[in-house]
Amino acid sequence: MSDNRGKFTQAEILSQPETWKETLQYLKSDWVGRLPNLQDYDQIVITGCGSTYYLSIWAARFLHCSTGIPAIALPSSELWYSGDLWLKPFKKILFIAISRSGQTTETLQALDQFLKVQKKDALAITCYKDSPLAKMSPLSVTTTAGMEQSVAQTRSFSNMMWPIIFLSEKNIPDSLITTVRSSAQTFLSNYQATAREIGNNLDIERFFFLGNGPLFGLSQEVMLKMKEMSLSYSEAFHFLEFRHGPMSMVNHQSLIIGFTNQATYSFELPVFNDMQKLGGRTLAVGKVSGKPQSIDYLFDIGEKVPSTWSYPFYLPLIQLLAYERSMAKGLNPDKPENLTAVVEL
Ligand code: F1P
Repeated sequence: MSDNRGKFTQAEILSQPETWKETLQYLKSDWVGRLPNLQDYDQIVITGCGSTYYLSIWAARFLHCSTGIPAIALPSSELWYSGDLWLKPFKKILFIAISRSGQTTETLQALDQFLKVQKKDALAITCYKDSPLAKMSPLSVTTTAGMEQSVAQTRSFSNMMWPIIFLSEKNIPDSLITTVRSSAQTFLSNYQATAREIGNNLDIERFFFLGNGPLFGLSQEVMLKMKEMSLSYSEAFHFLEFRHGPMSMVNHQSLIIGFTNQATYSFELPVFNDMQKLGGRTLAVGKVSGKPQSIDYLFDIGEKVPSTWSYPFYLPLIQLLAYERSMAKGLNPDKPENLTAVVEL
């Protein structure tokens, strides 16, 4: 009998370079000069659920770092039942609601709460342009190239990141679109076999994902992917925080996956080294050149993509690793245990 397990997930993960080009072209053709100017606001409040809450955590830190405007991420549920605590009328807030489906009850309710306070300063990011969220929001960016069949978010997530980067950068040169697509194809083909090898190594029992600054939100997202797709022990921490207790769980069956970059590498390399001494294996992802002894595996994003535009690159190979592990365990990553694509209450 043919094994149809995971066929959507694998195709959707591997399609990301092409879909990224489509989304960047959509933003360039439809949205230049139309998105809110972040400098007009006192605060940015970003919200979502599950994966899109983690996307919000990445987005809040990214926008705060890149624009200096205070930004906070909240689960949609908190804005639903206590929005008055967060949405103060005296602050000029830009509200960003993120939802792959555009149907999640908590996120619809959160936007509704906001629109009662401030009628127009809301932006929705979703993959489905006919969704209730897209229709409800004054502005809706619809990254339809991210639409997917699989329950676990993969290309939907990375495609919904581009509008956030675009909000900060405001312009997308044609050369950048070409570079993003070609660099992503090269990155995936360079390391796909290694991701498969690690995913098929069932001696690994514990996964720890580490990231600083905006990369922490992405560490949380891949932590969730590993859980959803492969039902594995999986945790996420701020990079150096890992030493302050959680590293007690590192053993010879552990893999520590660190999202790093040139700016923080000198602080983070010693963490890899310490975890190797505890028996853990280490995998570094980022724009880092050279693989020192303390890194067992390196996924080097390379130098061609500017740092600001490199954040989506951190995801596909780890999504692929989770997919391979799920398949090796006889599971179906297209249909994770206990989950549905949308939670409607
Ligand atoms: C939110 C979400 C996903 C999760 C699962 C159930 O969906 O919680 O993050 O992985 O698919 O739904 P959405 O609001 O982003 O459509």
